[in-house]
Amino acid sequence: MTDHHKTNIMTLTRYVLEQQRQHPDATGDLSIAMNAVQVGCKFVEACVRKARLINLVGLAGNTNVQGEDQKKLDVLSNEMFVNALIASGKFSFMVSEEVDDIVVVPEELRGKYCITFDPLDGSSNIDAGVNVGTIFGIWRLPSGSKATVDEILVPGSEIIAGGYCMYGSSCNLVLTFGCSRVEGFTLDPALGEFILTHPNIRVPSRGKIYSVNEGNSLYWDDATKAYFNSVKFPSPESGRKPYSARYIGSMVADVHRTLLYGGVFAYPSDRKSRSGKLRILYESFPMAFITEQAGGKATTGSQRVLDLVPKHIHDRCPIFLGGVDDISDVEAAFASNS
Ligand code: AHM
Ligand code: MG
Repeated sequence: MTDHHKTNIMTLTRYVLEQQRQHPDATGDLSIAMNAVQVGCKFVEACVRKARLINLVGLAGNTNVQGEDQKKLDVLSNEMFVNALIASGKFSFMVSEEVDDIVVVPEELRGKYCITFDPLDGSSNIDAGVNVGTIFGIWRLPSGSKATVDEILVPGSEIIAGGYCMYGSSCNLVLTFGCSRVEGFTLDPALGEFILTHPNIRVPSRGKIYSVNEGNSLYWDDATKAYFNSVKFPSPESGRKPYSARYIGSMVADVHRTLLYGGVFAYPSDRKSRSGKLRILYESFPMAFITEQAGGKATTGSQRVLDLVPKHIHDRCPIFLGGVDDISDVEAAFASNS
């Protein structure tokens, strides 16, 4: 039988159900919760593709395709996720990049989880057809949860599931429930199903790529400068070649490449942005969790990202993530330059 006619395929839904079966005490709540996330991602994928077409050929009825439509796409994605997540009945409240406060679910629809998400990260890239994505983390709430904000201001290590969906040349959903497994799925547009295409993603311990906005280097601190100089101008004794630079400016795409090819992705702190740019709860924590589960590391430079505790839901943190050997070099640069 050729691959083309494969009849036993691992869809995301089947994968989640199989995971559930492996945990005899599981209630199935997380599977239902994940289904809502999946629907949200499929909706955003369809909207992003349509938006690209509208931007390219100016489909009738969409006059204001520059600023306005783009904003609408952010808002639309957020609304779709919020509605699907509420309807699942598995969440008590949520944190979205698009909403200032937590979104509290009506009492009769509350469940035992909280979800943090960025519905459309990198949306400033859409006009150029560059990849954008959704990032999410799922958290189990304490028993007797009152759906209050303090219940999510907890260390990143308490996250129970993390993932992202990249809307690119193909639509890829990468997911982990911990247990040192990270799986990558690709949307089959004909079936409308995510199919397991990248089982057990492992970050190479050392890569050959660095990924950072070098336009900020004037403002970098000494440790950050020292680290990036070390990959661009390796010492002769190290026997290494200079790393290649790759920076898309869309976190999901830059992290996806880092997971598959290795190297370092960073959004460090600098003199202008003391905490970097990326948001702890729905950007740094899920990506740090995925990276660690794929065998890599994520640090602020001086601290493991998953040990941070945010004070506010939209707090930011500096982040360097990638293979263990690469990130150990980052930590060494910070230790000797602090
Ligand atoms: P956004 O949430 O406003 O889209 O910003 C987050 C994005 C990330 O995807 C990306 O890593 C970063 O901003 C790039 O920022 P910069 O343009 O400063 O390099
Ligand atoms: Mg974002």
